[in-house]
Amino acid sequence: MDHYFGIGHNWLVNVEAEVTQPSMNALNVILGFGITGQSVARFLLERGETPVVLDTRAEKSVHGEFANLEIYWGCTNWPQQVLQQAGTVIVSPGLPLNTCLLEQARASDLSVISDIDLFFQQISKPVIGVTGTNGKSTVVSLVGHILNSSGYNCAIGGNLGEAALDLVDDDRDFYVLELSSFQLEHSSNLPLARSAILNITEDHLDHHGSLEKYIDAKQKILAGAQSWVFNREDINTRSLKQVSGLSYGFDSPTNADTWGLNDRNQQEWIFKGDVAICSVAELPLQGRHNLLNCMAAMALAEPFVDLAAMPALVRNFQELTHRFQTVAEIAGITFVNDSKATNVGSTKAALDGLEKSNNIVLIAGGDAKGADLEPLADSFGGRVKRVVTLGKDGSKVAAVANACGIAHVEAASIESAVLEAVKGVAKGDLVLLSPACSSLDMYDSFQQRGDIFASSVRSLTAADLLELQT
Ligand code: UMA
Ligand code: ADP
Repeated sequence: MDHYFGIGHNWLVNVEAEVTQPSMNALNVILGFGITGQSVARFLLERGETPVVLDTRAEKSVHGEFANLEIYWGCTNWPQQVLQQAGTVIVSPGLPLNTCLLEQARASDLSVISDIDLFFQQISKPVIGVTGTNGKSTVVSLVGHILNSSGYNCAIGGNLGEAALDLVDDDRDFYVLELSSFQLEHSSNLPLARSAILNITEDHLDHHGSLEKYIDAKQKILAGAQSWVFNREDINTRSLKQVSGLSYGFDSPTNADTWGLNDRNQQEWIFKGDVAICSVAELPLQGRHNLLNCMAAMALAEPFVDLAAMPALVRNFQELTHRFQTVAEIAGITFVNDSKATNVGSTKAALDGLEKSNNIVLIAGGDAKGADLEPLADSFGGRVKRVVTLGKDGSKVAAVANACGIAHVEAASIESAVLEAVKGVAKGDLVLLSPACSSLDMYDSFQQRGDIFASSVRSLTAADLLELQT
């Protein structure tokens, strides 16, 4: 069994010593001035410390609160005067480990920490950490929802929403952090009360260089944690050193520490051990992968919430936008926005959860981030009837469609992809935006891509669809 030391207990004592505190004498230097770097600067300024910022990219305008900061834009080598005074370096997640600035910092024996390390130095309340290739935002939001609905003051953030340091507040009972592989690779062993790796499939190979390094980064979430929740479907979600923990999966639970599915009164139910928790039909999220997410969230929240209260709390969770979200049903055709599907695993999960009815028109493509898109083929078969391709790696999606003998057409934008998708659709068809790629080659974010999809769909009328079918 895992152990929980209770709210308010200062369970950080043993691990705190591992991370160097930002120095009060030497200069604190922030690498990268995006969301993270700015949250660190805000945090230090509020405490009377004035950091210096180095950013390798071109100058950007900054908010007035940072007007007096010394910021070196386009900086690929440390300015000598900064290096001489530097003490602690706080690095943003997006900087690769082999960035020259980081190599120089290490060669000069500077202490390099992440914003997450700094966050842990400030708080004494339990932190639940979630990583994984897919499902992090859904699970973090659901755990936060369960805890807040149970009367706790729980903040959620990290790689989702607000940066970790912006969440720090003495009134909190809990924090739930989404932790990316980028954040974890720059962090020390984190003293999490509970942690989970939801799944690992190929992603971010352009940043990490190999799947092994990506897995290593994800598994760092287990190193300092007091307890773990892992996915029985995916061996990489647990470490070989891990001897205990709760698990979840699609199969039946085998003991009291396992969550899984079982039949009850001819219906599929989620069980913990032999305790029936809730019927699958009552859950608020679409898609089989969301059954895993619901089990993971309940297992993470379980030590802090009455198990009997859990189903009612989960039932009133609102789905997140851009994650397999039905945005319209027009003339019998369903339109689903899954713009957050930025890798192969998430698009496969979307397709695998749908019937083999040959009724899906898939819009996919963008920046594949170095990933092999061929594994999509298994999920296309019997489900996808046409593909509309987009963006930098649209040709890779087209190659998969070709290999499966599925018709495909290229579109230059989401607006034209929607118009292409509805050509020849029939009642009962599903138009699915699930790109398997990041949006950044064409759009500012997956949100912008999804919003344009939803507004293009909503501007279609039944008459438009009928006209286009003929
Ligand atoms: N920069 C450099 N050199 C580099 C790379 C970046 O100087 O080689 C600078 C950029 O010029 C920019 C800043 O660093 O000024 C950007 O920093 P960053 O890339 O670390 O990103 P942040 O703006 O700090 O946002 C990060 C996360 N982004 C990444 O990890 C890429 C945000 O997650 C997160 O919300 C935020 O910290 C707060 O925790 C976004 C994301 O896309 C949602 N994450 C990836 C994902 O989910 O797939 C990992
Ligand atoms: P993340 O924060 O890890 O990107 P999200 O909850 O935002 O996760 O979901 C991202 C994408 O992954 C969406 O397309 C969603 O439908 C899909 N997804 C969510 N959970 C899972 C899962 N457990 N396995 C595979 N895909 C998933």
